[in-house]
Amino acid sequence: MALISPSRRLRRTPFSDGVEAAGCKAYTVYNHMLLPTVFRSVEEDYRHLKSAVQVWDVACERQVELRGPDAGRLMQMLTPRDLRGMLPGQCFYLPMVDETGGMLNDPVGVKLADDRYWISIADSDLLFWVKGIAYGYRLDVLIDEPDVSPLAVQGPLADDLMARIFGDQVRDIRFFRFRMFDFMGRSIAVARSGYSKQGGFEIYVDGADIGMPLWNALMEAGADLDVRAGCPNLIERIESGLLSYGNDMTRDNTPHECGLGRFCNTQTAVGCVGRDALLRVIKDGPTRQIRPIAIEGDAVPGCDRPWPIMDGDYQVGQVTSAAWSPDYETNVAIGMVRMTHWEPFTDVDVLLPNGEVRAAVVHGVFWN
Ligand code: THG
Repeated sequence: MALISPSRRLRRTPFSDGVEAAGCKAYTVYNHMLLPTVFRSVEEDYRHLKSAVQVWDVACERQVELRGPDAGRLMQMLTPRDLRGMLPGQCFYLPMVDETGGMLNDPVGVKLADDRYWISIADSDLLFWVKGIAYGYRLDVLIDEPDVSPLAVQGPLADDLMARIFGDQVRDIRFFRFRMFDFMGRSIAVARSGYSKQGGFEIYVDGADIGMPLWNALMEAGADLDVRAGCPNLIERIESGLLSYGNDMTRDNTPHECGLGRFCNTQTAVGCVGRDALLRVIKDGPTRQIRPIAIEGDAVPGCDRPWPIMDGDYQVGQVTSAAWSPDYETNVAIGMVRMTHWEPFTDVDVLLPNGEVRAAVVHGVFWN
């Protein structure tokens, strides 16, 4: 593929200088911003992520900030997850849906105070929807995108590296909780979360000016831990069953089709604009759902369009993410599968660009 032309529309991040110096080999575009995808190779990055610690420029996980007396009411309008029990200091993974129950985004919600939230968005322009709802309902809330850029520290040695910068108290942060820590006189939120299952943190860097100082501090403090620049890793995230909005799901899918029913409390999420539509969906249940799939044969190419899942001449689903897994010694994949074929161990074929290969819906093989 040709190179990508830099421009103002394709935003750099506060960490881009560090990412370039570290030898980033490829980017994708996410929320109109650069997101690194490869440093050494996807496989070498994967091995290192699972054995050491990496610093990830995930500034493209932009924050939609809600501030004001109606912030809580607006948050509940956006999601079928019941937010009444959410306390300041908590992060919630939140399916967000439109009035038909279609997925608009799957962000992490961060509750800073009763009247202040961040929605840490996946790749869709959620800000416009949130502003439209607030305007349409005349809500007393300010909505904007603050100068906040997440920096993730992921891998088995993440606790040790973070303790060297923020002190041993970071070790006590519980999963999907955050606490405020001081860096260069600035108070910043540090959460135990991140887009991998290797453990780690996300630092919500408040102010682009402290981006490179923090990046450099982490790299210097972790030299003996073999800390490296890294990025969300395709192989690891498929093995871990972490979904990618725009790839594995779109506005065409309900949270239940995405397997996100466990993050919905539609009965009690009063105020959610998609509530009536989802209550109807729940009655019968979904007729297709996201499943882990193992694809036989050699390493598959990149999945840049859905690959049909076939039973003979009939299409019964599609693969939307796939990669060769060195640890499982097979191709691991995520796909949307019709209910007639979604039981574990169902044999199917997948139509790759270079021909048809055997595959199976799996369970307990690579998603825990
Ligand atoms: N962190 C932050 N913002 C983000 C992401 C992130 N925005 C974009 C994207 N990632 C949003 N998507 C996800 C998908 C999965 C998870 C988080 C964000 C995730 N899921 C765990 C799981 O499914 O097992 C845990 C969910 C839970 O138990 O609550 O972590 O990564 N800031």
